Amino acid sequence: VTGEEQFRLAPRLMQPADELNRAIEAADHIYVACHRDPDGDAIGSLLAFVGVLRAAGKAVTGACEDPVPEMYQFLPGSSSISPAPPADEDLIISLDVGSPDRLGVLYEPGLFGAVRLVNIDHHITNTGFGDINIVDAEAAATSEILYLLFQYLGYPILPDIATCLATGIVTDTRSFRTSNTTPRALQVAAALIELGAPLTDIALQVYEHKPVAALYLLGEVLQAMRALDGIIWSEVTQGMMRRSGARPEHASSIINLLNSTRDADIAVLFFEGANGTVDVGFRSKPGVNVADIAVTLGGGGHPQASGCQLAGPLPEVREKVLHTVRSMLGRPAAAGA
Ligand SMILES: [Mn+2]
Repeated sequence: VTGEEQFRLAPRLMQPADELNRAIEAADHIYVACHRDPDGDAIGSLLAFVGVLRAAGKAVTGACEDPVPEMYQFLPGSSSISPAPPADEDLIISLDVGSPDRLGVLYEPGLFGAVRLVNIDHHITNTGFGDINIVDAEAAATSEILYLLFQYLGYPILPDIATCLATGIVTDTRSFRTSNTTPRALQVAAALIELGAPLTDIALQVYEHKPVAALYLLGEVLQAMRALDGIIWSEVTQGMMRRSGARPEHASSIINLLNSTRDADIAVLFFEGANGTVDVGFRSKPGVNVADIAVTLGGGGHPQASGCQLAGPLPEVREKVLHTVRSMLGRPAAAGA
């Protein structure tokens, strides 16, 4: 195929895209939601879709269980996001969500079962839970799919929308470094910059605008780090959060730093939640699939970035997860580890 042909919505997604278009036209009030503990792609795709629907004159509610992280509050429309489950809306659009539990408190099976549900996502573990499914695991980001979808459906992409979508692609590719950074992802990013997305400013806001508390937290997490048999891991405890004054969003990027050593091909970070649950994040080098590991533990994600949530306490979760990782990768623990 030529470059031109790659740079559009996958043909198999055109029929569900047409169906989505009809559902939007028929809807009076649309509910758009992204996953809990949102990243740049979740927030970027959410704000972009809300913005596009508003510009088309639709009544829209944008929702996420957690507040928009400080690092994404520069995005246009970020103050309008609600933590409330759907109420009187007659169409639900779920973004960047592999399975409904990732919606957290927003997911109310009764409410979700009563109206049309649209599932737009790029996780390879996506369960196809929508009435309309627009899932493309080859996309680097849900934001990439939305650009192609808006182009296909003829929605104008104004500079504010382009900024939100570009942020989703920059963050989900970790600045165009992950294996899903395809020519198409780069073409979409280039198109978004041409449409007015300020790439340098996005990078500054996302990567170089942390409070110093985030660096104090990083210091503690690196102190707690361990590495053995190609596996590196560490943890973020509630005590570390208190002492550093950092916020949960500052913990989520640390796992990428753990994954930066050549001495490990899998990185694991345990985050002790205030409610006693433990969020486990996985990263890996190309060739090591952590999506399978996360699915085994009840979670999901991408081949090189995934996660799951388990009931605490943290030391027991750590034992269970490291045991699962070792047995799935065929790396029995060394004596005394
Ligand atoms: Mn994503």
